[in-house]
Amino acid sequence: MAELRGALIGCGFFAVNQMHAWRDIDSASIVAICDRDPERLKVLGDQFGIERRYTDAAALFAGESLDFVDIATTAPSHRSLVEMAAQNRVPAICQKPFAPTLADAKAMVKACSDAGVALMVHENFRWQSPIQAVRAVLDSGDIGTPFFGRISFRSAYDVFSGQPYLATGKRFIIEDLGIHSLDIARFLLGDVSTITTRTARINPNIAGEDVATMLMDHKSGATSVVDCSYATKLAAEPFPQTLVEIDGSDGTIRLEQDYRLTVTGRNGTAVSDVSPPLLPWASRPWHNIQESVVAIQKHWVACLASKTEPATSGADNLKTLALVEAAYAGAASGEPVQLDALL
Ligand code: NAD
Ligand code: 89Y
Repeated sequence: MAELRGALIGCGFFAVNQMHAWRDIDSASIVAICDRDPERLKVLGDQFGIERRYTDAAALFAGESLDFVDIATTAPSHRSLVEMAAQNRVPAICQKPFAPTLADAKAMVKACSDAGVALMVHENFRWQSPIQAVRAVLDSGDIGTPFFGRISFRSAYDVFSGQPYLATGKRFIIEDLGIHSLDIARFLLGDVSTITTRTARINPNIAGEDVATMLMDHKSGATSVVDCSYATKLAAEPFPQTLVEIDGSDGTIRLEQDYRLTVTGRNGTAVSDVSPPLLPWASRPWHNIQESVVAIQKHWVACLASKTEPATSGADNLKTLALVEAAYAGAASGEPVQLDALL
């Protein structure tokens, strides 16, 4: 297969990981980059040796012949950039959160579908190797049919120094981090019919909620609790680990801190270390996330080659984004929210 020619839009904090990951993938490369901030464009361009640089996305699409575009900007620009990709018939990856509203996200999915171009949301947490290990245990049937799950992310890591915009939005943890946990809950236990949510703001220096607790009914009959916090000071800081508990008819799965996986199933109990590898360019504690960036980008390349729909396609991600919208609506009303009414 000829090497795919990609462009990256948005040369900020997280894009560095995506650029490293593209370098790890033989069958694709980034040939051009774009950022409306010339300084950020220069820093990333110099770091990765990319000469073709644009401060305007329309000029990028006009000036390049591309097999895909990787959109690594923040949510407010996602709709216009994805629609621009669709108009130019260029398959697109879009960072999470897919869009500020579900209505925007639906329009983005429609634009790409009408144009016949692939669209994947960079929803990478389900691609973390510890989460994939949990999925593999479920697939093995060892714990039987799951009836309960807990997806938990509790930390006091300072995410605001690298991503200052997280402190200023009316919405914070559900939209930024809980969105990953909600997606993992869908990945492990299937789609959701109802969600009930409580939120709090503990840190007085930010605008949005930094604690959220969500109770979900899955269509499979399972119940899950998704809890996340950036106000939880622990003896050992677990960032950015997602901890998982699943109870099934024949056993249990526990993914605990330090990537310790305990499976109690039909054949007894097995404990294993499912730590992600530390890639040569990665740095702790981000290595878990960084490895998943390579995994999701490889998945995108494989899907383009085989013309199959990515696991976290735009259409799939509407169901995760609907959970985010429903969580905020439910936190405001105090009432459970039905998902099917939103989709
Ligand atoms: P950032 O603000 O550091 O970088 C975004 C860049 O996009 C900026 O340099 C900005 O100038 C540029 N930009 C914005 N609109 C543009 C436009 N229309 N045209 C060209 N350039 C434009 O943000 P970040 O922290 O890198 O986050 C980017 C996205 O990645 C966010 O949506 C965030 O939620 C997501 N993110 C994902 C993960 C993950 O694990 N998946 C982790 C961190 C951040
Ligand atoms: O933006 C967030 C994400 O997607 O993963 C962790 C993060 O960087 C901070 O919460």
